[in-house]
Amino acid sequence: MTLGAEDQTLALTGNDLSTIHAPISSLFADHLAKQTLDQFRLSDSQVSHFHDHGYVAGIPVLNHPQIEALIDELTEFFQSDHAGAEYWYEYNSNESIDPNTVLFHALGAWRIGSGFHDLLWHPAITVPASQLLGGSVRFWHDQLFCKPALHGGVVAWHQDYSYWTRTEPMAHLTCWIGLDHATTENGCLHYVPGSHKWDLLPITGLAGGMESIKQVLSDDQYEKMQNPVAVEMQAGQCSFHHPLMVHGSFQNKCDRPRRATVVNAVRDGVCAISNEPLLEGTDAIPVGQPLDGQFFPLLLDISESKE
Ligand SMILES: O=C(O)CCC(=O)C(=O)O
Repeated sequence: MTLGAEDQTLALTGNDLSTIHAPISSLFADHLAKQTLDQFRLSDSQVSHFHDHGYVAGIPVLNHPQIEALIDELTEFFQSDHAGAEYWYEYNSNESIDPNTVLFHALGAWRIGSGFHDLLWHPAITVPASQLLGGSVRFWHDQLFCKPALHGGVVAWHQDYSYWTRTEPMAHLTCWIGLDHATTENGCLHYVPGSHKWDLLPITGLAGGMESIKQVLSDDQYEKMQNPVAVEMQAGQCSFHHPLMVHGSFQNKCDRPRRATVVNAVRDGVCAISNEPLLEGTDAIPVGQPLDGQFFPLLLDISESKE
């Protein structure tokens, strides 16, 4: 089914969209046409920046109608009894451990909202992902990280791969996309450049204190943590970061929300190394088998883009 431009802001249907492995609307650019794909390629210097520093930021991904379509769906997601609520892998209306702050964090929006579903195939994400991963791009999972105005909570310093060790090899990538202008004031993402070359650190919590990570750092690493880069971006821009990049974000005390969506991808061929389901409510993938099937669609096959 392809929807026309007039149908772009659909109410949630309550259907599980994870059974559909292609865009269902025309909200985003053609994900197969080679000409379209080429226009989203990162420059050599952007790719080098990623490999040298562990991230690349300020990449345009969404225009205003696309941001609005996603915010419409997000606003419905905030009501916990919305249609399709049973499809979340994880849903935390407030993951913050500080009762005075709020961090909305949820995984699985692609199964519920057509905009978040179709976003996965958006060439502005898949083409750079393929360059940075060095191969075809497979979906891992998505995330929403939203901080309300005035009392938005922190996302404590962490490396993403600490949460993903049930999959190997480490060929994972995070694409963070702002749905609002992200600034220091409203709690933008911060990176510790070069930390992608550190060893894997143990989990020290996602929504606790910003100092929690200190217990697992060497003195030298802790010193480097003192000069993080604030990733200020316009709404609709994204950053890509390495799975070992240490990142986090501070409170939002200003009068604007800071809402973001995240697409986590892997290079095709990444395997399960646990017999447990990789995500809550999904079928287990046998140990040693590559991610595939209903919950892990191939987003960009580098052997198949048409002229
Ligand atoms: O949105 C944030 O502040 C944190 C995002 C994050 O931790 C991630 O994308 O892995």
